[in-house]
Amino acid sequence: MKKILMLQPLRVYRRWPMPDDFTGLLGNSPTLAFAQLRGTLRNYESEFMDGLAGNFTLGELTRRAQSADVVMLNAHSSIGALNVEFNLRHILDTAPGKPVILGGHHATAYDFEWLGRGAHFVVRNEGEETIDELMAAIEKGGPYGGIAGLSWRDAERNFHRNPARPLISDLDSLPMPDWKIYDPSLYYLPLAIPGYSTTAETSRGCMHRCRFCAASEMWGHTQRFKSPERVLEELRAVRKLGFTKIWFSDDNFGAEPERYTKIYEGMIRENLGLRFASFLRCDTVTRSPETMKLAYRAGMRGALLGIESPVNRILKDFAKANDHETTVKAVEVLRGAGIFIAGFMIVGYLDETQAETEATFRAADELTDYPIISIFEPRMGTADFTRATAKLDLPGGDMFYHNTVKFIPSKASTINDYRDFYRGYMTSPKQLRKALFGTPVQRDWYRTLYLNMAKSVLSVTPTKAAHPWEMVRAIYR
Ligand code: B12
Ligand code: SF4
Repeated sequence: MKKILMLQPLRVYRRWPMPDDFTGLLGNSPTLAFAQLRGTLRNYESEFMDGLAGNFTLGELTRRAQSADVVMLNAHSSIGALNVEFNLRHILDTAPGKPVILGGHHATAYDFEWLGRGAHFVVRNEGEETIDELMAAIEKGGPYGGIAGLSWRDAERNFHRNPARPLISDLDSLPMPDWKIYDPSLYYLPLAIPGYSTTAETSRGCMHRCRFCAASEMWGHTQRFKSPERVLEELRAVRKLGFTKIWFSDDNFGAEPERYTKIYEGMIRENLGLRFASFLRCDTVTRSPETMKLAYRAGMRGALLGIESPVNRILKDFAKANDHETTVKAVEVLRGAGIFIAGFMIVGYLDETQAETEATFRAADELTDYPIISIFEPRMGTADFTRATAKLDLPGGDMFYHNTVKFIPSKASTINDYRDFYRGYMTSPKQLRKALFGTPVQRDWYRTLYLNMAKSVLSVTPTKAAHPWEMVRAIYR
C-alpha cells in the first residue's frame, strides 16, 4: 500500500515583527482539503503535517518525506508561495524520486510555474476525482494524458495541461472528510468555549463576480451546496471527535436562507453544542434577519463579513452588488443577534482616492468588532489582475509571490496609513476594554490576538531585527 505525506508547508521564511499571513494571529483552523482528500484516498496510508500550525523542523520533514511514497502539498496563496517553494525544493533534494503533487488555489493559477519549480503533478481546481485517478496511474507508472484537471511534466520535462475536469455536480456524493488526520491540539478559534477547533464546509464556490476575488474564479463563479442532511451528518461526526468550534470554509455561507434554516434547526434540535464562524455577504444578512437570530441559537458567534468599503463608488467598482446602506443594516442585524463582526475591508484599490482610503479607516471601528483590513492585491486570474496589468500597476511580476508589504505602485503610500491605523487601533483603550470587559467572544478574540502579537514580537532574533518587515529564514535545524 502506498504511503502518502500530506503537507501544509512549513514556515521556513517568516516576517517580523508581524507575520505576513496576519490572520494566523487571530486563531487558526486547518485546511479542509486534506481531510477531504484523505476521505477519498481511504485505501492508502496517509499522515498530515501542518507547517502553519505546528512547530516542525526541516529534519522532521526530511524524515517523513523519506518514509513516504508520495508527497502532497497545498499551495493556496501568493503570500505562502515562498515557503511552499522552499518545502518543495527541500523534499526534492532530501527525498529524491518521490512523486510530488501540488493542489489548491495558488497551484491551480500557476500550474506550469510549479512544474517549472520541480513539482511532478499539479491537480487543478477540485481535487477529489483527479487525485483518485492520479494515484491509480502513479501505481501503474502512467499514463497521465487522460486525467482531466491534471497538469504534469514528462521525463523530457515537457509540460502538459490536460483539459479541465467538470465540477462534481452533487457534493453529497463526496466521501465523508476524515478529520482524524488533524492533531486537534494545534488549532484554536476564539469563539469563547472550550474544546477543539476544525474546518467544515456546507457549499463550494460563489456565484458572484467581485473583481478582486480569486475564490469565486477558482470555482467558475458557481456555488454548489451540500444538502442540510449531509451537513448535519458531518457536524455530528465532527462533534463525536470532540470538536466544538467550526470555521466554515464556504466562500458565500448562508446564500440560500431556506437551506440554512434547516441546518440551524437541526443543530438546535440535536443540541450539537457547536460554536461557529463563517464568511457572510452583507446582503445575505439583510435578506433574512430572522435567519441570523436562528443562526445565533445554532451557534454562530462570528461573522467574517464582506464589507470591503463604505464608499459606494468603490463598491460599484468592485462589482460587489451591495451598497453601504446594506452594510449598515447588516451590521445592525448581526449586532442585534449578538454575533461578533470581523469585517473584511480593502484599501488601496485601483483608482481609490486618498479621501476614500481614509473613509475606510474611519468607518472600520464603527462597522466591526474587529476590522480585517487588507491592502489591495491583484490576484492572478481575477478581473483586477488584468486591469492592474494593463495599467502596469502591479506590485511585482506575475504576483506568484506576494509579501503584503509591497503594494500596487500607485498606492505605495497606503502602507504608512495602514500601519498608523493599526498602531492606533490596537493601543486604543476601546480595544483594551473589549479584551478585559467585552462580550465573551470579544474577550477571547482580543486576548488571543494580543497574546499572539506579543509572542510574535518577542520571537525576535538578531537576523529578524536586522531586517524588519522582510521575510527572513527562521529554521536552521
Ligand atoms: C482554512 C483557511 C486558511 C487557514 C488554513 C490554511 C491552510 N491551507 O492550511 C489559515 C487561517 C492558516 C489561512 C491563511 C491564509 N489564507 Co486562507 N483560507 C482558508 C479557507 C477559509 C478554507 C480552506 C478550505 O478548507 N477549503 C475547503 C477545501 C475543501 O477546498 P480547497 O482548500 O480549495 O481544496 C480543494 C482543492 O483546492 C484541492 N486541493 C487543495 N489542496 C490540495 C492539495 C493537493 C495535493 C491536491 C491533490 C488537491 C488539493 O482539493 C480540495 C478538494 O477539492 C479558504 C477559503 C476557501 N473557501 O477555500 C481561505 C483561502 C484559501 N485563504 C486565502 C488567503 C488569501 C489566506 C492568507 C493569505 C490570508 C492572510 N492574508 O493572512 C493566509 C495565507 C497562509 C499561507 N501561508 O499560505 C484565500 C486564497 C486566495 C487565492 N490564493 O487566490 C482563500 C481562498 C480565501 C479567500 N476567499 O480569499 N487560510
Ligand atoms: S461575494 Fe465574496 S466570495 Fe463571492 S465573489 Fe464576492 S468576494 Fe468573492
